[in-house]
Amino acid sequence: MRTEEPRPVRLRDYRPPDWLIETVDLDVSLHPTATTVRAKLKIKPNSAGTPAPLVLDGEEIKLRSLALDGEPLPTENFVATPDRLTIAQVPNRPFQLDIETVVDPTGNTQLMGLYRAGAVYCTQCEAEGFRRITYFLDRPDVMAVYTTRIEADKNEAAVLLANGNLLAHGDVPGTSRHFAVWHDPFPKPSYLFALVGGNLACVEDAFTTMSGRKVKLAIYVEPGKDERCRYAMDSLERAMRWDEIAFGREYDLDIFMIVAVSAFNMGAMENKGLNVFNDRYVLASPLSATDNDYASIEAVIAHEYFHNWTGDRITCRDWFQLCLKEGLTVFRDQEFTADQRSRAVERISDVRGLRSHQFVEDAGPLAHPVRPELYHEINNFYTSTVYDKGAEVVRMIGVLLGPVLFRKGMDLYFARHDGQAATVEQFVQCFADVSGRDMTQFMRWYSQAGTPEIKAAPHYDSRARTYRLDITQTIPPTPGQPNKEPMVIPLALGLVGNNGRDLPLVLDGQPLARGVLELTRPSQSFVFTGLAERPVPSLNRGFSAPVKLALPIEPGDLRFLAAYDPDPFNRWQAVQTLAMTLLKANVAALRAAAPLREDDGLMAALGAILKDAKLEPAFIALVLAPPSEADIAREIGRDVDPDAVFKARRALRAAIGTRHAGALADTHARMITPGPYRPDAHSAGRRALKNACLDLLAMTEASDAIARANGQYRSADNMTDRMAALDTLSLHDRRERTAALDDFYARYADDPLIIDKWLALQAAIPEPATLDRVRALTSHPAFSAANPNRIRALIGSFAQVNHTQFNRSDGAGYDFVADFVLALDPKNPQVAARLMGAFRSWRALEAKRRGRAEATLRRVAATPALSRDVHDIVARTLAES
Ligand code: 0A1
Ligand code: ZN
Repeated sequence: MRTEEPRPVRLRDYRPPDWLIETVDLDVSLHPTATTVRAKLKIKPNSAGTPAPLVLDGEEIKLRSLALDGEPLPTENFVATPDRLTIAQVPNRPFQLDIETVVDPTGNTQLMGLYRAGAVYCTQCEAEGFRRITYFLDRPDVMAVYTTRIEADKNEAAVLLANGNLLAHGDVPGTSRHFAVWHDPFPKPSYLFALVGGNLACVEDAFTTMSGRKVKLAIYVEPGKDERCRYAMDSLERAMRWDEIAFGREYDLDIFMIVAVSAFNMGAMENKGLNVFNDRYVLASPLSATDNDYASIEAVIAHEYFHNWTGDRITCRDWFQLCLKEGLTVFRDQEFTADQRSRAVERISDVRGLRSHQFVEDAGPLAHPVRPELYHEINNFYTSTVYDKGAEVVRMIGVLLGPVLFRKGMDLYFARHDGQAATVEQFVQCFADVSGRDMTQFMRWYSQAGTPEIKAAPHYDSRARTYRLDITQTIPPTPGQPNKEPMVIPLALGLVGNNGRDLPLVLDGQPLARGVLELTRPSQSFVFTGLAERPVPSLNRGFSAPVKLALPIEPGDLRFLAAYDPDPFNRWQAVQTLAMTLLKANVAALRAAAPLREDDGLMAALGAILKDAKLEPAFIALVLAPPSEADIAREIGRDVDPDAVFKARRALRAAIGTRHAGALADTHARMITPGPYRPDAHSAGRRALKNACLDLLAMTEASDAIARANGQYRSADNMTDRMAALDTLSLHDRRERTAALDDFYARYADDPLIIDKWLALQAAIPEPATLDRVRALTSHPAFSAANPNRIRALIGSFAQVNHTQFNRSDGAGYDFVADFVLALDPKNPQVAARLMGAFRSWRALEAKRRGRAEATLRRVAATPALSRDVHDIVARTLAES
């Protein structure tokens, strides 16, 4: 654990490295507790000038020997601590450093550097894990060519993998050991290094690239799980082809490998040619995985593969530029999914996620710019803001430039910066260069935190036939940023006529290019001409900008848009807006002990969409889902009572179930998917709608609906339907629930990834007994605090999904999570810090809960020897902004 004083790192302090490392020859001799690492580094000065001392990063490593240009270095000539190697005097010319270190993979509970996932040896080096393997200039702008020799006992690790292409392999004569040598010709930063050793099964395939090169594809998994990688392999091949077509990007090595491991801090990692995955994003079979699992596998496989160009070939100059690879790669994986599945459904799902996570983050104490300017612990910046808002910013460049210039800008970026460690400025400059646009003001999307708020006031003049929109933008203050400058906001819009069709958009006598208004000032007016009828405004179509929009719009107009808007996103949005208005009113009513309202217009809109056979089932399922609890709480903004939010939402769902019982039951029956299970988007959409109907029906507490769920649970021939039925049953405190939960455990006790669903579902039950249940489950044999997936399933689900129980008014939910975090922190600070993020909205709570949350946060903050990770989150969460 790191206990030194906080060390803020600042973007403005960036300096190029004094030394560069051209080649790295690693010889890693695997041993469970004492793995020897011999590193031969070819080092050279970065520029001619005064010689600088050589300071290499390290963490928890032991030095065995050190030699410079082949000569052992006298001990008085260097200082080696577990976290630094300093050589005051090195020659001011190229030289070779030979470093021998020892590390303990079994004792590595942080899962950073070289560790063991079960029996498998693997590495995780992003962001700063390579320094836990050997002393190094562990920063992304030091790019080297790696050759890796791995040696291990044949019984312990029959498979030995590293980045690049295989050069040689064989036995070590006279021993039970063997070796493999891998060479990666592409210079890369240390965070993309990887090696794996273990007894793994391999599923192979081949891919021919667009220029006709044959690439071997290999997915390594625990023996016996081979069949469960088929979908991952299929997704990989589709992603490789798509990147060729959509971005002209071809794979570059002779082999592409994926290894699934059971213990991993995050989702997956894009190490060059050797992606390491959390096994939950690789393994799937109809009986073990839901449609959502299949969709996540497809997206994560694609995401990591796309990093080969956006991340690996072009990497980041420093960690402040993280969004350069992550925002761009999320944008790319979202586009891939949109093309593979349904563009409208993908956009709505992405925006739902953005609002529930990124908007919430942006509205609280952990708000930060897409490109932060200061950090204490970089691991805490793998956030929804960097990833998801980062993707929105790239998407906006596309909206502003249009598809042709956007692609030209991307092509220029790849051509100009291939092989480099680049910055956000360099990325955006490519779009400025191809379009001739000045992107200076646009750069504020990277530097200003907070979700912009747009207010639009419409004025129709029937005599002049004009329609004027007066639009203002404001950006709320965020930590360290009290005042904001106006942004460039691309606002796609339509003006919908009485017949449900778009009217022509004529501004200043010109048709509006691509239907996009560009906001650049605090307030602006736009006058559309030639409008013989009052149009209904459809603003921010496709969610062209990640903003909050306030528009005084009649409920009648919203119902009209829900029925007719040619833009499917805004059709969905119209229903969301109606629902949000009702939900906020009912939350207030509940707190005032006043009667709840209903909204006939909303109900009618839902009924019409439910019956519309022309709509995709997956789209209808999304329309039937009201805004999330997190999103409602964020809209309310202050003095939030999570119980009232939950009750209002549940009441709305029950009202939908009652009002549309007939149509829901009919749809539930109609949306069957005959034949064997298939994970394709269409079949998945039908199941999503079927199960949304089931859940709404059960909300009424009607016994036949519960029986229907119970029947589906028992007879399901796939995990999607079984899990959906269990999810529904879990919300009703009846004996069917207990029986189904017991049955589920009995069926799947041997399969940790399935048992994660069982843990997560129980932790999410919105009832007071849940806390005791979760506490008891921490001692269940299926739970292990050493495995991040188990922790996320049980504790993460409780803290991040179960809003009423985590936010219990007695504060017991806060204390439970805090105690768990404190116990976990010395072992795995990264995962502990992530859990602590659940407190991020504490200031918006009503007074009693706010007081309890603050007391818990202060208790955590006062605990001695906190990791830098947890300390950073707690300090920022408590800070007055
Ligand atoms: N670059 C990966 C995310 C990732 C980040 C840090 C990690 O360390 C434990 C692991 C993975 C991605 O975007 O997929
Ligand atoms: Zn990524």
